[in-house]
Amino acid sequence: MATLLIILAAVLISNGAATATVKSNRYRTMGLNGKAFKNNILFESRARSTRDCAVICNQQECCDTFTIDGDVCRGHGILGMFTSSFGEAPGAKSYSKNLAVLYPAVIKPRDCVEAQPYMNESGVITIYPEGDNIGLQVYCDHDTTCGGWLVFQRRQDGSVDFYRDWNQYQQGFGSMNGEFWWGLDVLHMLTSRQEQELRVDLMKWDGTKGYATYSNFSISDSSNNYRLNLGSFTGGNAGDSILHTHGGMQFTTRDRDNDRQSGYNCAEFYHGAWWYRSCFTSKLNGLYMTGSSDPQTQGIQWERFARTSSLKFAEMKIRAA
Ligand SMILES: [Ca+2]
Repeated sequence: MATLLIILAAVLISNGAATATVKSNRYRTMGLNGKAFKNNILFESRARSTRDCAVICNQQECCDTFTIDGDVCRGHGILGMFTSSFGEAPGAKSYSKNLAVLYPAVIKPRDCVEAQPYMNESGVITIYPEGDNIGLQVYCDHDTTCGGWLVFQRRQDGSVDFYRDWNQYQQGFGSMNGEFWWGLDVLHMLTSRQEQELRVDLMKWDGTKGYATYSNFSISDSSNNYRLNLGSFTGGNAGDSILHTHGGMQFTTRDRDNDRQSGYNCAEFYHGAWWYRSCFTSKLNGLYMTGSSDPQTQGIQWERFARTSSLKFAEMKIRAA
């Protein structure tokens, strides 16, 4: 078996150029032979050998582990690895890229990436960002690009009022299974302990979906009025509507004017708390409006994606880089 794994690693490493997006090409036996995923199967196909199965897994963006059972090859992420989804499967052999995930140093997950093995699907779970006993409720999105995303804002039906004051944006509001704002204090805390990627998911009223991703997302502390820090725009068909206008800006609410627009408060004028400059090219905390409502500047906006139309759906999420 050792020889096989060495050959496997060598073959996959030599194939590295074709799989540049994959962090590691090394698969190791999980030491859990006789067990396999019952759910959360990314793909199932025939494979002539363990190596063939590894090659197939390596070509899939979100495949971290695979199971070979006879000539049946199944690929998986890490979702559900420590739940009942991972159970008895006599004859199966499992391999994984990520031993750190398989044998975690902490049992209490610090973020949604570490929470993945403990969950079977997207939903609410308690994380322990400081590694202590103080748990925080979060919504983890495991359906978007390999999962592990911590959702900190969602708009979908107008059921929650987002035109709120400074204190409420600091502390958070709404329902994590519906519409909510997680809170600036927890967002600062989580983004200051580890480098985070930002992803924004959007949908227009005609059903068109868009997204945008950014590197190095963090929120400064309250003494800096929760300044928005962003690295660069890393992709997405929605285009960038936040980096150049809102990067480096402080947070403004209807009762706390930290924007660069003299004479009035952008949050009050346009009905939504945001990292305003003078004033915006995006604004996802605006009023929930059905499409091209009038006046259009009051809505949920991302100009590169939908110009001045208000969006039907918006979600903001982070994942450790
Ligand atoms: Ca102002």
